[in-house]
Amino acid sequence: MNQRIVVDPVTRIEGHLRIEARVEDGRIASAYSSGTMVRGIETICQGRDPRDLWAFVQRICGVCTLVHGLASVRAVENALDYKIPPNAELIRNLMVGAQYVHDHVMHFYHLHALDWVDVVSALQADPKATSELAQSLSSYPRSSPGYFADVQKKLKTFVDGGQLGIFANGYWGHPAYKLPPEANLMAVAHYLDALEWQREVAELHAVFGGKNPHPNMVVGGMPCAISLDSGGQAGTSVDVSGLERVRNIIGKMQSFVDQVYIPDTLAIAGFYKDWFGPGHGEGIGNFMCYGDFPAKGYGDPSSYLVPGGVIMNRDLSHIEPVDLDADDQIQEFVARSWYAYGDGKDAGLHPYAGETDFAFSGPEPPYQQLDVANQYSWLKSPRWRGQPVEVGPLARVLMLYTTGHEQTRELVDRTLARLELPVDALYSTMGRTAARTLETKVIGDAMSGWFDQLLTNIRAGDHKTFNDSLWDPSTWPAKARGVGHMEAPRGALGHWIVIENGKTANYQAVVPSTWNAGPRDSADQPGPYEAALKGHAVHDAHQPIEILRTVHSFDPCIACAVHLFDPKAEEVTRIRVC
Ligand code: NFE
Ligand code: MG
Repeated sequence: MNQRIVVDPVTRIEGHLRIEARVEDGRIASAYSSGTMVRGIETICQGRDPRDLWAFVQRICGVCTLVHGLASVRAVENALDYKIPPNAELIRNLMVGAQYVHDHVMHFYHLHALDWVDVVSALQADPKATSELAQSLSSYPRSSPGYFADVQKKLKTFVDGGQLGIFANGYWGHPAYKLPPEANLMAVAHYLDALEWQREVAELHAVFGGKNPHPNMVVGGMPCAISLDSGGQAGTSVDVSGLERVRNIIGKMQSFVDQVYIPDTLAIAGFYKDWFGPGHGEGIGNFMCYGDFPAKGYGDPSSYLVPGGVIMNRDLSHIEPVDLDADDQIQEFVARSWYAYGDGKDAGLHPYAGETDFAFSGPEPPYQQLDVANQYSWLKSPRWRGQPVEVGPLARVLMLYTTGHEQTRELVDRTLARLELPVDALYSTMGRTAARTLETKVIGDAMSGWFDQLLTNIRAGDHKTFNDSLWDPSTWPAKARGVGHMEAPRGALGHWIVIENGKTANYQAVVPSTWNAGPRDSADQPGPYEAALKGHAVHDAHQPIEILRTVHSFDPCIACAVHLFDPKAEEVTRIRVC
C-alpha cells in the first residue's frame, strides 16, 4: 500500500519545517524536506557599514545566539586582513564552546529525548529502583529515591490534571518506546534538571559579551575589557570575580556532561541499538567541516582543534581539502526552491555572487500540497563540488576520529566497544546523536585549556582584547572580499562579504541547517535529511515517530536555514499557528 505522510510543523525544533514522506509497503521510499516560512536578513546588509553587520545577522537565530555574529566579524576581518589579539581568539573559543555545550545538552533533553523516552511510562517506575539504576550509571548527586519520587509526583499532577504541559502531544505508549519505566523516570528528572542547569551556564556569554542571547561582538577582537582587579573596581565584568564565575561555569558544564549527559546517552542508546543500523537514518555518507577553534588565530587552520575537509562516500582514509573562496566548490542551487537566479539558469552560484529572488506562481507557494516534482522549499540547496554533504557533530567527530585526535578516538572506541558496535554504526540516527554527546565532552574539556591560557596571558600582563589598527574605513582598500567560517553547533557555517568603498556590496550566509535540510537539486540529488529518511519502516502512519527521530538527530534550525529577506518588504505568507 502506498501512503503519503505529512509532518507539519515538525515540533521541538527552531523554525518551520515540513516533512513529506511517500511510504511504499511500509517503508519510506522518498522524503521531501521543506522550509515553509520565509524571513530575512541578508539583503538588509547591503549598503551598510561592514562593522555593524554582526548585530543584524546575529538575529538570524536565537538558538545559536552567537555564531552568526562571529561568522560576520570574521568575514570582515578576513576581507581586510585584520588581525585580532590572542586573548580575543581565546574568548571567542570559550564563547563558541559554551554555545556547543549549552545547545547540545538542551537538544538532547528538550528537543530529542522524548523521541526515545516515554514520559507517561515514568509513572509506573519504582523510585527506589530508579535510584539504584541512576547510581549504577553515574556519581551525579541527585539520585535518591526521594528525589525521583518527587519528580514522579510532579509528573502525576500533570497527567491527572489532563495537562501534560511541556510533555503534551507525544506519541506516549507507542511500541517503538523501549526504555523500562525507571529509565524513563530518570530521563524525565534530568530533563527538568537540564532546564535549570542551562539557565546558569548561559551566564558565560553574559560575562564576556554583556548578555545572552545575542552577546556583543566587535570587528577587531572582543568588546570586553579584562582586568585582574576585583569587586567591580575595574569597571568590567571580566575582572577577578567574572573570571572566577567563568571557571565555575566551565566546571558545571563539565560535570553535567560527565555525570548526566554521557551516562544518559549511553543508557538510552543501549536500548535502541537497532537505531545504529541500516534503515535508520544512515544518510548520504558525505561529510564536511570548515574547521574551527584556532590555537594560533583564524588565519592558521593548522592550529584548529577541529580540522576542515570533506569525507566522501564514508571513505575515512581520504580527506579532500575545502576551499571557501574557490568558485567551483561551495555553491547554492535553486532548481527546487522558491527562488530564481537572474539568468534563469540553475548553474549554482558561489556565495560571493549569491542572489535571493523569489519565484513561484500564484500569491504564495502551495503549502497544502507541495509540488515536490518542482519547487518545494524556502531553503536553497548548497552543494560542495555539486555534491550534497552532511555537516554537524557527526561530520566533526568523523573528522577528529580519522585525523587521530586522541581524546575523540578514545571516546568513540570506548562507546562503540561498550555498545558492541562497529565504526559503521556511526552512520545512523543514533550515531549522529551519540556523536553530538561525544563532541560535547571534547569541547567542554577544551574550554578548561582555553580558560587557563587566557589567565596565563592576563597574569603575564597581556590585557589586550581589541585591535584598533584597521578600525577607520578610510584605511581600507576600495574593494575587498572575505569569508568568515566557523563550526556552529549544527555544523559548518560561512558568511561571505563583498566590501566596496567601505560599504557592504553583497552578503551571503550559507548555514548548517541549509546544508542538511535543503531540498533536492537540479540533478535530483536529495539533501541530507531527505536521504536519511529514505528506507525507514513506519510502524503507524498516524504516529510517525521514526521520522521525528531521524530529523531530530540533525537538530534542525530552520530559522537559521531560511534567513533571506524580501526587498519589497511585502508579506510573503501567513502562517497559522494552532
Ligand atoms: Ni539557528 Fe545555527 C547553529 C547556525 S543552524 S541554530 O548551530 O548557523 O543550522
Ligand atoms: Mg543564505
